[in-house]
Amino acid sequence: MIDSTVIEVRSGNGGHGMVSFIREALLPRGGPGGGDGGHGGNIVLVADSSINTLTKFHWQPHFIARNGSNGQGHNKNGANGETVEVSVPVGTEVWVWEDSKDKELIGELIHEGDQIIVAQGGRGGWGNAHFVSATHQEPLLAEAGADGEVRRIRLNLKLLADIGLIGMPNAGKSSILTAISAARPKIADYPFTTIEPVLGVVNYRHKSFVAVDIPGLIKGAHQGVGLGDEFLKHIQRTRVLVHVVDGSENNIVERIISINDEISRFDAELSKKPQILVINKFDLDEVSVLASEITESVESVKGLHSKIIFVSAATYAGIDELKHAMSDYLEQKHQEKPAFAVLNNDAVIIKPKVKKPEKIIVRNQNGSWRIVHQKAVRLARGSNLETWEARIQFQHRLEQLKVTKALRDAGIEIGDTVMVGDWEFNWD
Ligand SMILES: Nc1nc2c(ncn2[C@@H]2O[C@H](COP(=O)(O)OP(=O)(O)OP(=O)(O)O)[C@@H](O)[C@H]2O)c(=O)[nH]1
Ligand SMILES: [Mg+2]
Repeated sequence: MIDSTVIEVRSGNGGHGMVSFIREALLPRGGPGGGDGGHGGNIVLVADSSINTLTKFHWQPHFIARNGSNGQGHNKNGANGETVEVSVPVGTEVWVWEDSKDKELIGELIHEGDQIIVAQGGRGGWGNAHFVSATHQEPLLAEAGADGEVRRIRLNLKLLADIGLIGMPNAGKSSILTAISAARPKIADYPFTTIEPVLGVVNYRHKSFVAVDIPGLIKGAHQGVGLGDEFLKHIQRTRVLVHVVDGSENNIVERIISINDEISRFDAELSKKPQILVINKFDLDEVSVLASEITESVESVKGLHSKIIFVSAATYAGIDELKHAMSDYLEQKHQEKPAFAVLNNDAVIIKPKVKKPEKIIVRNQNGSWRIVHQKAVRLARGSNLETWEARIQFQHRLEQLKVTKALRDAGIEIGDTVMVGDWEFNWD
């Protein structure tokens, strides 16, 4: 079973650099002191083993990081926007989602603590202190911050079950999975209705986890009778077992022993997993009337860490208590684990690929020229180019950035209009 969802991520814009001068008593302009803008916040996905499904993203599909602040006078740089960390289950694949389909695999979060930067914050713009040169001691230029990114990405998770439902045929395992999740396995009053494992996502309060319903186990299952060994493999990776018993049967104790015997012969580790012993069909009189006798008789055969819960998959009696117990047991299991985030040295950080340099520097739009070069545009957006001094400095930068050459090579003529950001010039 696959869990999948599309989310939208938006990283922060970079703050603008500032034009400012430090004024001292004897110097009218005591040197440039415009601080740099802060970088915009990134959006980072982080693999977290305490999350098992993508359910939470159905309620919160948007993530936005803050912008960097603008630079200030006296060489004060703007603050960076904080990185927004989004926890996702270990095993999540991350795709770029465009035009309602997968465009490209960004990566997969395999280990606890792995990270993928899915939207990179825009760089902060430089303040005027960066633009001092031999010819321009009083730089009037500053850069605007770069824009952040907006992306839609698809998260894709192959579900691994946290909870394994085991029991004899007809005990009501599939009925219980139906009661606790949105899964709809086949249910019928004959044995071996379920012929292959079925997964369901269980939502309980703010948690969600995955349960697997396997076909009924019979004597010899551990050796492959009724394909039992195939199905037992599916519960080896679960953390908690829910052992379902039909409460209306008259040899409940033998049935419990027989199932526990099969699982321990298959793999001794399975007997060490915490078990919730579920006595099903509580709606039937023969179960509800005899509840205390049943409890007494199974007390001695229930596993070491077992809890006994009466439920009815028909009336949903006890179902909430069962979900609560599942969530509780999983929580305990999780706490037993070492803090991987600290211990794991294998964690990988996937960064976005470096974008190719732009090919087009100049573009002819009905007789006028537009500069699309990123650096030049940011410089124009961040500076006040109304004064001739600032324009001279800007033109000087255009030369350094090889924009002027590109214009000449493309055949620009004196008197032509050149546009960059919101500014317009005549070529002279
Ligand atoms: N009265 C009553 N009947 C139930 C309850 N739960 C399940 N049943 C019935 O018991 C029968 C078996 O239910 P399933 O959920 O298919 O049992 P299963 O354990 O998945 O069976 P297999 O897949 O064959 O191993 C069906 O006829 C269900 O309607 C219950 O709480 N009360
Ligand atoms: Mg079934």
